[in-house]
Amino acid sequence: MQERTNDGPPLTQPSGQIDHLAALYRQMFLIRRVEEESARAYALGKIGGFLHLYIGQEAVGVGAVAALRPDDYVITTYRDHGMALAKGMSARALMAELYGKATGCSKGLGGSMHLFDVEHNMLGGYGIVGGHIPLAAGVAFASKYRSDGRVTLCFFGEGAVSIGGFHEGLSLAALWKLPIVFVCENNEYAMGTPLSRTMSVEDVSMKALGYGIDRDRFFVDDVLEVEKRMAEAVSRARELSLPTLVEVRTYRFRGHSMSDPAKYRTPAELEDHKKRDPLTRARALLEQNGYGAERLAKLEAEVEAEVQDAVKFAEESPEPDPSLLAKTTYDGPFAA
Ligand SMILES: Cc1ncc(C[n+]2csc(CCOP(=O)(O)OP(=O)(O)O)c2C)c(N)n1
Repeated sequence: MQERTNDGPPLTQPSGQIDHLAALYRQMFLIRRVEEESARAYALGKIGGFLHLYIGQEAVGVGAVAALRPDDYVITTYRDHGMALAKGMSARALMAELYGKATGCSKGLGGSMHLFDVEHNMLGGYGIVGGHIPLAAGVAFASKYRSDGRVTLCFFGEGAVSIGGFHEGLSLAALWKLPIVFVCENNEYAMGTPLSRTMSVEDVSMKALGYGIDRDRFFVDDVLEVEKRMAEAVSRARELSLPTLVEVRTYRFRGHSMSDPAKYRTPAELEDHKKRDPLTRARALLEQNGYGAERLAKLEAEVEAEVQDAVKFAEESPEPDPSLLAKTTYDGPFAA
């Protein structure tokens, strides 16, 4: 395992930066609390299907989306709750979708793995590992073709890197010089399989060399560091229309999905990673820079209210009308 090379920024920040950090912390805290509540609802049988939590990885999505413009695109895997909230989806629309209710972002028909939000340019939530990477290249191709100045951010896990779609996507993005950033969230395990058992090299970002594109690689401890590093890749995409492969080293604190007891790792390993929780770090940074205990408590109380409101909204929302079944099954994708 590579030694950590970045320890994040110094614990003193200019004041404008502190308000910005507070906004990022708010987003990360919202994601964590929404997911903790969704796990609770899942255990009670109120949410069905799969549920893959992003807890532990929040700084990746929040930091990366902070480097984007609102009209830029995001496309990701089934581990998509954090990305959807960071991109601007409401907690209500997300929670209702997890509950399979008609008020959800996908009318309750997609569920956890298929969060989609046209208004915020959140292009989903995909269940097939690596399957969305060529789609992402297609989205970036459309932006280049239309000269709309938008950047596409494509997220995937390290388990996707040995899949054909990864190589097809990178190959075409490199050949056609597409405005895209490929972000590999290396959380060390693909379900229960460590990277060392599926890849001959430990450094995922090296895959960029074969396609002649730029690369970056860093540990995710600090959300501001993520934003800064991602901004460089986003600017390369926007200004020069060149793709980048960024490997962010992160860790998920929960199992692969709700049904995974995560027996492939030791409690000590997990505890060690929890000590570097980016949420704890962001909170400490805010406290040390005079953000104030009262403001922090207010921010967290607001998030708590937002989460409880989302749960209530999901609980009270109606189920999708059964008449949708025939339409969405037999009449094509736009019938609903
Ligand atoms: C093509 C394909 N093969 C297998 C699966 C089953 N599967 C779902 S998630 C997963 C692990 C993916 O791990 P990784 O890409 O590292 O992402 P992470 O879940 O860690 O975020 C597998 C094998 C699948 N969904 N699609």
